[in-house]
Amino acid sequence: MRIPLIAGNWKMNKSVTEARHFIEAVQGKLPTADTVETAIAAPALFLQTMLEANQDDVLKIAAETCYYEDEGAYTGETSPKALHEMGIPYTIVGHSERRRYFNETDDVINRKVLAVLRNGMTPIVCCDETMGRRETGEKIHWVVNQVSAALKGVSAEDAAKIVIAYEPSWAIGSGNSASSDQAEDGCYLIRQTLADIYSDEVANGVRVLYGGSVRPDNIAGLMTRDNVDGVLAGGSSLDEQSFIQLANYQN
Ligand code: G2H
Repeated sequence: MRIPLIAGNWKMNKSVTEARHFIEAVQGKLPTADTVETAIAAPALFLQTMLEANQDDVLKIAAETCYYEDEGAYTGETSPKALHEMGIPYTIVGHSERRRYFNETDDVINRKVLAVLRNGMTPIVCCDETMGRRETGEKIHWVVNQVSAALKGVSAEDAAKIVIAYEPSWAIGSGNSASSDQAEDGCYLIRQTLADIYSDEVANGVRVLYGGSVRPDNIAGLMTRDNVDGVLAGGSSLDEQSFIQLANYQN
C-alpha cells in the first residue's frame, strides 16, 4: 500500500522566524505518518531551526534542492551529505523553477538524484509539462523523457524508494489546478514509464504526486484518483491552517 504524501514547497518565501512559528503551529495537528505522511520543503537556511521546533517529529522537514557533489569548492551550494547528517529525509530535485531559472538540465537533475540517493535521502523528482506540449500531444515524450533521464543509472532497488511529482507548468502558481482527470492521466503516465524502465513491482511501489495550484478546496478530488498518491503544494502550504487542511484532506 502506498501511504499518501502531502508535501509543501515553500520556494523562496518566509523568514527563519516565520518558519519556526509555522512548525510550532502545526504540532499535534497533522495526521500520523502511518496514515498520511506530511513534509515541508524549505530553504536550506531554515532547516536547522525547523528541525529544532518540530517537537512531535510527525512532519518531515525537507530541502528544496541540493548540489550533486558531496563537498568541495562549490561556493554557495548545499551539500547532500550535510543535509543527510542534519536528519533531512527528502530533497526536491528538478522542480520546473530550477529547470527554468537556474538552467538545470536533465543531466544535472540526474546527477542530483544520484547524489541524494547516495547520501541516504529520498529525492522528490519533479517533471513538468507545458500546455503547448499537452495540446500537440508531445507531452507523452516530454514526461517520459524527463523521468527516464532523471533515473539514468538508478538501480531498481533505489528507484523503488523515490517519489515523483507531476507538475504541469500551466498549473503551477496559476490558481488553476489540473483537473483530477488530467492529474490522473499524468501520474498514470509516470507510473507506466517506471513499469517500462523497471518492473510493475517498482512502479506500483513508487509514490507519484501531483503539483500545481493544489488547495484545500481541490485536494480531496485529486486524492480520489488511483495513481495520485499525494500532492506537492506551493502557495497553499505557506499558511499553517491551509497546510493543516491539506494534510487532513480525508476529514
Ligand atoms: C508547483 C507548486 C509547488 P503551487 O510549483 O511545487 O506550486 O502550488 O503554488 O502551484
